[in-house]
Amino acid sequence: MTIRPTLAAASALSVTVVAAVALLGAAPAYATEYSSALKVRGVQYDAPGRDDNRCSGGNTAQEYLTIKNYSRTATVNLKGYVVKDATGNTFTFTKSHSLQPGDYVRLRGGRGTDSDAKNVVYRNNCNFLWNNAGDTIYLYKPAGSHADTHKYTKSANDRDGNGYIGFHA
Ligand SMILES: [Ca+2]
Ligand SMILES: [Ca+2]
Repeated sequence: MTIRPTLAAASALSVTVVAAVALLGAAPAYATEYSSALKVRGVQYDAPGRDDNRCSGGNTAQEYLTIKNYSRTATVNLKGYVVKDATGNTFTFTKSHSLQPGDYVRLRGGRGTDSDAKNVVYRNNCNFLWNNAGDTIYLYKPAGSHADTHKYTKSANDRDGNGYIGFHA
């Protein structure tokens, strides 16, 4: 009488272990996955050319973060979302900007005209935000919980050396 429950328990345990191992194997080591429609698709952390943070004639706008709505059904308003780097520099999306399913926005440095149609928001800050050697990108929901986090280094994550790293397809 005791054999059946023991086998059933062992079988259930092995299924659980296999599932856990499969999940661990699928996740990239640097990624932390949160339940969020908005994720960081990628970062052009090193603007092409020599870094020049002058507001006029500089290239800060060529440094950008792409945030994409990965939900198949939900439209998400960027208003209230917050982006932070490793040292605590912060940008808050203060205006309404709808991201339909599959839609994205590029958060660029420098000054410019925000445009929903052109998928762009400017930080209105001509200093570079994402360190070229390495940094951590934090995306927070309006209520303050984590949406997405990615730590990168130039040497480990940008194998083709073009200054861009993709995190989510
Ligand atoms: Ca940079
Ligand atoms: Ca690259």
